[in-house]
Amino acid sequence: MFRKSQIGVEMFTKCDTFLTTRDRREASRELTVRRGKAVCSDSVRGIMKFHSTKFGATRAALVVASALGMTAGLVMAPVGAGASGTIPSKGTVYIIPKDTTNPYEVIADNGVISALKAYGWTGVVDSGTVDTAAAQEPAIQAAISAHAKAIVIAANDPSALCPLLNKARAQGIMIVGFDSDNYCKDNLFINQADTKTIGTSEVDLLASEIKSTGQIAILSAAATATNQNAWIGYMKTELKKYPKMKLVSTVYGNDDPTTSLTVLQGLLAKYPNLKGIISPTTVGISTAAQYLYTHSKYKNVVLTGLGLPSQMKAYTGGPNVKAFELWNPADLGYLAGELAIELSAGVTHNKVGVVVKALPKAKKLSENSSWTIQAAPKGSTDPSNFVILGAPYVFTKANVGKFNF
Ligand code: RAM
Repeated sequence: MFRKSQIGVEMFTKCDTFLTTRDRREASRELTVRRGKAVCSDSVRGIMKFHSTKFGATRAALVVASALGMTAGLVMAPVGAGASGTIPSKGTVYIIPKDTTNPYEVIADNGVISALKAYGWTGVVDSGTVDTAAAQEPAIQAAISAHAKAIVIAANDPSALCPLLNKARAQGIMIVGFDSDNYCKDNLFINQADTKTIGTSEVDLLASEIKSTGQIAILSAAATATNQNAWIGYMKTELKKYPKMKLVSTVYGNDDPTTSLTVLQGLLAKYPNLKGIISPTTVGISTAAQYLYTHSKYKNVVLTGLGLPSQMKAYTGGPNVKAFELWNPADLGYLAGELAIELSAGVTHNKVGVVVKALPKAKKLSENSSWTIQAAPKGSTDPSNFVILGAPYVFTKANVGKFNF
């Protein structure tokens, strides 16, 4: 039963008859209630959207639009596939990359900003210079203080940021994960490509280059990075198909070129018979490519993974690098920016099965033009709903020069 003391029942005075019990429960979780104000009045700092059966729609949905002092009253907007709601003429979105120095993250952040700009919105890039959750916390705090409409974040740790991200969410800030997911409340993850495909295809690429035989190692990013760890999980499963390929070590360069080089050198010293390295990070693979290429004693060590074509061009087709993979990080950011707008404007909702369409003013992305929100796969440790940007792309000597990122 809906109890007065729980959520400030007076908020619902005018709209009560249209609300389902579930909506009231959602409200108790999501609204910062200002007692004494009716929910349908202009003074409420949130927008209620509902589709009651009384109005011929299916269910009620409640969306806290923003804590920015929006004075809109009740907004009636269709919910669901491709629905067009009203997008405010301005809004601020905090973009929190893993760190502010990684060139990959910079490209992705600029992608977010360019989507926001198309709508007159502002993107604030804020993070630390090292890939730790602690270094990202001040940026989340800043987003809360600034009453941002959304946070677009590449998490350095899946769970450590949840107390703060959940706090932001409770204040009406939409949480959009991109690049590296977080496991926090209501997060929608914009996945660059299917997680399993990324992991398994890197192993298959390496296997095809080393005749499925020999010692291999992984040069990863931060040990807590959600994305790398998820890919590595699938790599390990895929390796079971190749009994003669032995994973001897996984080392972590923290997406820092100096640390990546140090751990790479340690790896090469410890395993003189190493046949192959998979580096599922643009920082790791570019560091390794440069080092192996310039040290001919390592000419037989094969390298693959995820790289920026601009950074890998000089080494692709050389003794170590035949092929590697990636997607367009600018497009990833752009899609995350669009979703940040759509979710915070209530144009779309983070519900499984909803088909998200590109906004009218949006540029065409190289991959898809609509994305279905999917539920976390059964058994996955990551609980977030997600959309997938597209398929990973394989770069070789023949095509690596054609890309501008
Ligand atoms: C690095 C980062 C990023 C990852 C890319 C492939 O730049 O670790 O999170 O997605 O590599």
